[in-house]
Amino acid sequence: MRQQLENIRAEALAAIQNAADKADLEALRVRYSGKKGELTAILKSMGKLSAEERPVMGQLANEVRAAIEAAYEARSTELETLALARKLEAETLDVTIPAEPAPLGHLHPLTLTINEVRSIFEGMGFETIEGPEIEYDYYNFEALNTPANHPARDTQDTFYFSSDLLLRTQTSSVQIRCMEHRKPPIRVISPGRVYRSDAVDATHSPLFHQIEGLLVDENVTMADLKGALAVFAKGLFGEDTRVRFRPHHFPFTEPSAEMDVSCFACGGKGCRLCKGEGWIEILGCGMVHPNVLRGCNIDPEKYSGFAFGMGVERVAMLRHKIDDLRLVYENDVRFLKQF
Ligand code: 2NM
Repeated sequence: MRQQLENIRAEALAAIQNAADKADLEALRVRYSGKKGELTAILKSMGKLSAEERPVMGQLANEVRAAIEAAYEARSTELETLALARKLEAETLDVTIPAEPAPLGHLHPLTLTINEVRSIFEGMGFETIEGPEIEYDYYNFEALNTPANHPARDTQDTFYFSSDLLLRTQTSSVQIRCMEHRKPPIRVISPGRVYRSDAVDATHSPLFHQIEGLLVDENVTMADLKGALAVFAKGLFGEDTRVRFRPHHFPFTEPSAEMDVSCFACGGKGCRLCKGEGWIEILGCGMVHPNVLRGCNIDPEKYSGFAFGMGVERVAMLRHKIDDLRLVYENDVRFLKQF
């Protein structure tokens, strides 16, 4: 029996030391010290021993059991340490690896167009100003020489909050506000959102953007208007661009005109972009009406000024050959990525 116990001890200790993982270890525990284990079997047969042998073997058996338990505990701790070390090794995080760059977008084509126009006029000393999109009837129409029942109000139907509060139809209101609280010389441009009661189609939207400009000083003439707008056209469409002015009518300017630029696609020969005309309409302009100046407490006998206004979407669509206005507002990244 002594030999049997010694064999079990040697065999069990070696096996436990070699256990590869927790499952192995558990199997060994069952095999040696489990209820049906080898050691238990020997302890059960203790009764067959003589009275002298029994305490001796009993003590040895307890020693063997204790040794096996201890080896089991030791290997168990060892395996846990080993598993943790492997896990840490596998999950090592190299904090020095450069991070994945976050995908950076870019400015919207309308914003890019506004910025280009801005920078050209800022080069001529114009300052960019903004004003409210919710506007009084007074600033949107009345002060612009467009009193109630004026026919121009029909073409600029908008959204009303009340009889005198509306969504602005033009950014001219910003310039009225500017003339009210500044003294000439004034050189400003005002880009921003404007609204009209229009149904959506390829060329119309109830919300669009305008850039208007205003210059007021002594001795300002139509020649200044033409010179400044020619510089602008060359800056935006290229040095070879020519301009022409056609008589027009706006309530807030007199005289008024529309400005065309020579087609930047064909140089003026006539093509699809300019519909065979050789010219493309870009903006409306004119000399600020004396009534408008007077309404802002600027003496029209002393001062004169020119003003202009253009649609940002129209300019952006022409330059980038965009054929449907709706694309500009849908913000489909596949579209936006092209600019
Ligand atoms: C246009 C065309 C012509 C314009 C007039 C003014 C103001 F405030 F001075 F009277 N601002 N903008 C103007 C003139 C706008 O847009 C087609």
